[in-house]
Amino acid sequence: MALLSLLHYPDPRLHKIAAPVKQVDDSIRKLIDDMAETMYAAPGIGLAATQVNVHQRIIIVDTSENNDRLQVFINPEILSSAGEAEREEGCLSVPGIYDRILRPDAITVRALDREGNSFTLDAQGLLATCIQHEMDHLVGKVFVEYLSQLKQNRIKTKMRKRSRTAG
Ligand code: K1U
Ligand code: ZN
Repeated sequence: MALLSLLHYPDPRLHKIAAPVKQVDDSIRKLIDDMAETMYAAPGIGLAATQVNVHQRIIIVDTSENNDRLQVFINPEILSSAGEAEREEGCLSVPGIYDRILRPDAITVRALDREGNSFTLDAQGLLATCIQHEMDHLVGKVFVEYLSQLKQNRIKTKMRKRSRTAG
């Protein structure tokens, strides 16, 4: 397994649209293993392939207490959503920035697993929030884009300053 480099906001590559995975093969499974190592090392509770500069529709999520329930979604689609909940979100591509975002509280998602089998999952609470956050990455949307223009500008300035001082 290998640790992958994360793209950091406002990198324009975070706005690319990911393509559907045509075939779930060993190269996709190797990418998923590397994404999982990268997510757990960060640490984070989710990761989209977009964030490691791979523009294919793959996300992983683990919201368990002990980091022992990795969930893989290839070509995920939201079939339905219900309710509303505002939760604090963070993003490994926007380190140190957290804010409350309003989203549907419950979703039904269909995807392929790491063997290429289709499954449907009903998710709610933090898991639903996390899946939606990761699916946004696949269409080039970063959670800060739900915030006011003023907040987005402040975050961009902060991130650009930070990347200059980090070399
Ligand atoms: O960058 C990402 O997409 C991952 C992101 C996922 C997420 C977090 C919170 C709400 C929605 C989506 C993160 O994992 S940020 C880090 C984080 O939240 C966390 C890290 C360690 C333990 C618990 C949470
Ligand atoms: Zn994110």
